[in-house]
Amino acid sequence: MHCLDCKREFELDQSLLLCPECGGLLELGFVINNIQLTQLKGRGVWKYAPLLAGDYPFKVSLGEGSTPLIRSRVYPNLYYKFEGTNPTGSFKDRGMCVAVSSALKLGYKSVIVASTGNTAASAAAYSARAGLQAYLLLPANNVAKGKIAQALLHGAKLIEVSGGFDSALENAIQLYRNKRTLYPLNSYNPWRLEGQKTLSFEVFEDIGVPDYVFVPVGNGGNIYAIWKGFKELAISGLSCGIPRMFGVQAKDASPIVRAIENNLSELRFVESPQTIASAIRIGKPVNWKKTIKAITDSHGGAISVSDEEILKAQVELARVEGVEVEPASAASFAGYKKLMNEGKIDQNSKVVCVLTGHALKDPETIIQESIKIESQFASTFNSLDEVFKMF
Ligand code: AN7
Repeated sequence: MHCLDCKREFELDQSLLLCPECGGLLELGFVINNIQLTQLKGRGVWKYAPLLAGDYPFKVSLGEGSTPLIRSRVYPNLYYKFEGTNPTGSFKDRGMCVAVSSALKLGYKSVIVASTGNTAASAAAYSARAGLQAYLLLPANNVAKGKIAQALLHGAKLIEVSGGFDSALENAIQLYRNKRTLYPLNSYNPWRLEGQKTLSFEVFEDIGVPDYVFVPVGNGGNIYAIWKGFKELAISGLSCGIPRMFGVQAKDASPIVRAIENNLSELRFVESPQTIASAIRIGKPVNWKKTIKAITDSHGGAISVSDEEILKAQVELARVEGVEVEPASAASFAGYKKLMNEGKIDQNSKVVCVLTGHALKDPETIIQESIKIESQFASTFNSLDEVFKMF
């Protein structure tokens, strides 16, 4: 493992979460292993345990992973990897089962995480499952109701922080640097991302290596983890090539898009990020170096989409494909449509849009915003008689 800031290298050590020398972001080396995936038994994330860095004597599980890859009935060669079917309704569960198992191995009793909501819900559930106490730092008034309800239901302790997610994360990192009694579950924890890379193994087992993968980007951990998964398959000789990784951000919360478009080697943070997709209302992505590495190495790109494009994509997925996702998750599909409409993707290309979270996470936005965006379809009737008269 090595530090992306000071570049020092270290022997693989599961207790290291940030660089012990400079506090920077740690990257785990590629796990190279030529086990045929078809030889692995079981299902879900832990099926791929031999391909994960680290040692997990207690494998905490709620049946995460093995999510459906749904073929579009409209766009040729487009597939949706629907992560909303995970136990707490988002992709976070893939990493959380691994990170919480790591906390158990290291002997921790409590965990901490800053979150826009989904990480909090997932951390709360997996902590309950492991017998750990979860402390959650949430941006005040900025978390979708479903996610708060999940966290409370699982018995986590909630701390509301003013100043949005970015400030909540700064607090969580500070706390870990000063006092190491709480195990941090944010995605700067490289062991969590090991679990998230299993999405790529599942896609590969279903359809081989796609040409493009579209991923909504907030902190940028997931796009990196997915890239790492495909990269390890290729380096191990199990697959040929890797997909082009495209990150999609909301227009007023898109520091990565700005950096990629301007060829910047340093990221300029967005101070007050805004978007209806509260899960990705993030201006200071802690994993930005990893995100840019994944995008540039794979010859991918970064696209921003407006809130209107996000909501339209959410409604289209629900009405045309029958797939229900929260707004942040629809960003990947909105980004795909944008590139498709600009003629930048060949019709024959095999594309996967990662749909990161379930619609029930954020019912308020659906009722107040999403269904109004395509008003010709949004119909409620005042009486049964009104319906009978139509037929
Ligand atoms: C549905 O829960 O950051 O780029 O604290 O919930 O890996 O951060 C959520 C992120 C995409 C972005 N889609 O993933 C949190 C949090 C959904 C999300 C993302 C999130 P990253």
